[in-house]
Amino acid sequence: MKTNNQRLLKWVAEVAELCQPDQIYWCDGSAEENERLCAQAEAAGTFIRLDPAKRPNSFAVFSDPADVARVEDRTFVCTTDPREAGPNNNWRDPVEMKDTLRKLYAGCMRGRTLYVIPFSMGPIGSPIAHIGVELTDSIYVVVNMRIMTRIGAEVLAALGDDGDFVECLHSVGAPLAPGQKDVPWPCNANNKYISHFPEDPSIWSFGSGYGGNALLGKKCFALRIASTMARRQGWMAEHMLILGLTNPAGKKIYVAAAFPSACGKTNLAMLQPTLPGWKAECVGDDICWMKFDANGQLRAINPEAGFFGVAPGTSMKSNPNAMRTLYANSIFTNCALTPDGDVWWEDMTDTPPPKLTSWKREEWTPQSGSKAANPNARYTTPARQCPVIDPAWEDPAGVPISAILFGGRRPSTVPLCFEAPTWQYGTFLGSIQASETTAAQAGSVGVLRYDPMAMLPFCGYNMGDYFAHWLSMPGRVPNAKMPRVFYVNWFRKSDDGRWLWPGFGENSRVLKWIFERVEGRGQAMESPLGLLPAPGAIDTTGLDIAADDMAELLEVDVAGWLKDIPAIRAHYAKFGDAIPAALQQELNDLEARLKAAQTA
Ligand code: O2Y
Ligand code: MN
Repeated sequence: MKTNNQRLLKWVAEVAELCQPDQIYWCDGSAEENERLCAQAEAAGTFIRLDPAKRPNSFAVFSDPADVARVEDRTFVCTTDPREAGPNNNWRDPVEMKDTLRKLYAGCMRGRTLYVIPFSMGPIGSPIAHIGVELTDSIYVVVNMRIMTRIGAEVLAALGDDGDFVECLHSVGAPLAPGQKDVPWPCNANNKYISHFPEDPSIWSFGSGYGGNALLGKKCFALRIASTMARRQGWMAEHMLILGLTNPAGKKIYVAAAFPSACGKTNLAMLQPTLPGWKAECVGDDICWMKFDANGQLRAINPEAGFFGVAPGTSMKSNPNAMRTLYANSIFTNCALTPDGDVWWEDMTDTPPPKLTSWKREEWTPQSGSKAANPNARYTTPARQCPVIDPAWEDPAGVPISAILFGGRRPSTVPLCFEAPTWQYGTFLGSIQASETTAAQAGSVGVLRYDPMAMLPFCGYNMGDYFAHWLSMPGRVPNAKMPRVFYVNWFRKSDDGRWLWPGFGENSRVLKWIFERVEGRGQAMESPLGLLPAPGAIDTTGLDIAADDMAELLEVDVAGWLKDIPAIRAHYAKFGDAIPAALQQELNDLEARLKAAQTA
């Protein structure tokens, strides 16, 4: 292979010695290679080619029913000191974990090929990007990594002879005996380990072929490992979409936003504004890496090159730009198949097709009484195909971030939007971000779950230290220009259960106020929670919304917030003394302001 990087060559040789693949293949990332691998996966029965007239160069894949999602209870952070991993992670001793895993990896690639995938998280050569190398025995992983990241020869060239990279080892954990026929989705369902070693840093994944368990650039590298690198190096690795907003005068800003699951993050990333003359463009839908430039401006890249989105619920009504992105060159995992060679999932159309092949490869009709697509079915699709992709989405310098949005699904208590007057209070708001569960999630409906900065499953170290890292950011460079921080809630309901806010493209009205706040024009008034839009400051022109509803959306529910304070204290208590004193103080001050408002 065309690398002289001795560390990489040595590591590949060591892994090959341990895993015993039949052959080693270095991925060059070319279109020809991709076609060859897809054809091979098709011949093996893993990929099903969709009708090229309907969806060119696209494939359906059905996973093993025991391998359909990220496995949080099998995800580990391995540090010498357990305190480093924190109560937010499953901690294991790194020496013991590597010992366990080495035994599992021994001979695990027999009968298979070891693919070497050099990949860049972010535009190759960008000062904000970082390089990883994934070693895997799964063609599915290679083909998906080619969509989700930049892979191949160019990355090896950027790595050079002594460039640094994160070691990402993956195996489906299903060796083949001589002559043994493979299954369409090999995995080792009862032996999954998604292990992170921030001190190396490295990732060792075994047993699962699915999504974030196997595409190691995504959650494992770009969030868990990158968050630990960012802490050490003074930058931020966040679970945020990045959106460009242009006003009718042609002025543009960029915002980043962190939301827990089921809060419309992908829809916001690809928003179609309803306000005349406003434009929204997508830089990224999931992950945001931010570093200071020489002027103290935080600049962001989307470290990914594709979208790995939840298919069910995506439609021309809910997210037309996502639907248009998927027109070709996409992989559909655990979606249903139509008889004419296309894919379908729940809510894609108002009425389901009369006959389908379900994700379990069974005949399906609307009378079957089960879901045709798995609720966690996914599309993998190139970001460059998104009709509203931002022109600067691959700018190696990144885009300047003017505002950060937090939010959750809160039918009561939380106003439509408000602004933090300081970075410290903004960090506090992120640290208490919470959302109510929906029917689409596991467990009971309507339970309030705290998910600070939407990072709870993805922060690779103690969350209390992560909050301290946020607080430290303004002091990291002499002239730091920190983004303004806002909290939004698209999901308020009236007492009789009506949605108070229409959501979707109408959220552009809230974004307009945020834009104007960044410009220094938007009107705000002080409240115990922070800065609320002044009456009339949210543009409701052309929107059929009652003045009473607007007032309810923007009022401070003092009693409701006071009721939440003990739950917030319990949430903080889970992190013990790792919670920074400044945030405990912000909580005490908020409670005092609410009590004062109650008695006023
Ligand atoms: O990583 C997975 O396998 C599924 S979860 C996921 C996928 C894409 C974007 N975000 C998420 C998430 O859980 O936040
Ligand atoms: Mn995500």
